[in-house]
Amino acid sequence: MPYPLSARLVTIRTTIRPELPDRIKEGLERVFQESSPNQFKLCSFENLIASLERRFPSIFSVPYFKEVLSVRLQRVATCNEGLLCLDDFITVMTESLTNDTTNWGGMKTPIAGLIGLSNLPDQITTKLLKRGFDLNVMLVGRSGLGKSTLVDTLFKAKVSRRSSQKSQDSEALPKTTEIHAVTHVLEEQNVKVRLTVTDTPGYGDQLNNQNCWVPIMQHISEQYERYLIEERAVVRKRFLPDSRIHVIIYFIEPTGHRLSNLDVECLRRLTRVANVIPVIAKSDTLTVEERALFKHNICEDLLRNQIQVYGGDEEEGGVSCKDIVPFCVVGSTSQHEVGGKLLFGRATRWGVVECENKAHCEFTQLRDLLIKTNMGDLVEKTHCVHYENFRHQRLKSGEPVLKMHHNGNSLDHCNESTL
Ligand SMILES: Nc1nc2c(ncn2[C@@H]2O[C@H](COP(=O)(O)OP(=O)(O)OP(=O)(O)O)[C@@H](O)[C@H]2O)c(=O)[nH]1
Ligand SMILES: [Mg+2]
Repeated sequence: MPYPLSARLVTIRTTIRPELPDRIKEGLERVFQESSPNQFKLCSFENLIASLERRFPSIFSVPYFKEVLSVRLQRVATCNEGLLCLDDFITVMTESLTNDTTNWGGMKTPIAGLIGLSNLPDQITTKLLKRGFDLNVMLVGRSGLGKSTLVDTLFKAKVSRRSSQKSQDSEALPKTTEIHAVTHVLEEQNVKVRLTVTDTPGYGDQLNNQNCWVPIMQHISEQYERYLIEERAVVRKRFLPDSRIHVIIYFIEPTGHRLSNLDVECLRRLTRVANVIPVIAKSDTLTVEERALFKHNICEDLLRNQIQVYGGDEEEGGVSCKDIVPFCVVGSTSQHEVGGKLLFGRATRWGVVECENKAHCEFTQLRDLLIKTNMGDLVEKTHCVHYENFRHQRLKSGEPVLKMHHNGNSLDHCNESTL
């Protein structure tokens, strides 16, 4: 059957109009089938409006949407004695749903000229630049895996707990013995970041490692609790102080085997309360093949144990890191001359392992994720997912959530022989 208008609309749809998600298209196809007496072929616009209203009542809650849609469908239908084919229907719906409505559900009102809306992002940027950004990082993992070293390398500053102490002259980092948060203000080209590094003592040193994650979980919950108290205060500060942990960098020992029971138990708990990015520590000790196999085994273990580490999200404005975790990292606070340049790296007798060289390790990708691409997403996920869960449980139960974390986990099978 000749459909000149339909052909034109279809061309528009496939060339410039955005596509509707498949799930919505399928729904619309079902609506068409329902309203078409001869199934799949032709259908009157009145029937279509009636079925749409039945199936998708929410879209008709938008003011005037029904009138606009009826006029459009009718206009296309007049070319064929008041009937529409499926293609025309989908085209009109695509135009109407993607063009005239916003993701807030409201109709877009055309404006005759510029009124300055496009400057809004500049206003926000100026405000944010004045206020600065907050990033709270926590380091967790067995003792001696290079946690304090890596965080100093990441931010090219002495940000780990002990190295920030002025009396500390020596380059070597002492063992971290207690959970301690240090805040630094880092500035690069007028952009300020209030970075809080929470270094934790390496666990797994003791003969009995049972419950070694408890102080860490407790610290995370305490920060949520603090925020909740501030949020619910009668007199609130203009900007609520945010000490909630936005990201945990979890260090895995470079054994080349699989995740240890202790890692599984820790990761299982930590991923429920915060964004966790696992890294393979001291990757310079593994060959290229060992790294690939170890990564593969770790991903399998995470999947088998249903542990969901932070994966990034393109739709949320970040980048996805699902294909790269766990990051193979190398940390060093000392610089060495390579090709006339001073670079962070670890000097060996056979050469320098460069931290920031993508051919040597994935340190740069980790730093880009944390700072360049996903800092906003990490902060937002902490607020909208992890803190929201905490808040919900806390307000629902009325009892301190700290208690719930401890009681909720059965640790009976974890003793010194299994961990
Ligand atoms: N080979 C290698 N050694 C590293 C790396 N990062 C750190 N080290 C060394 O590992 C040792 C321990 O480093 P730290 O940063 O103190 O380790 P930590 O995890 O903070 O240790 P605790 O505070 O005891 O939990 C130091 O001698 C570092 O020089 C790395 O990427 N590769
Ligand atoms: Mg340390």
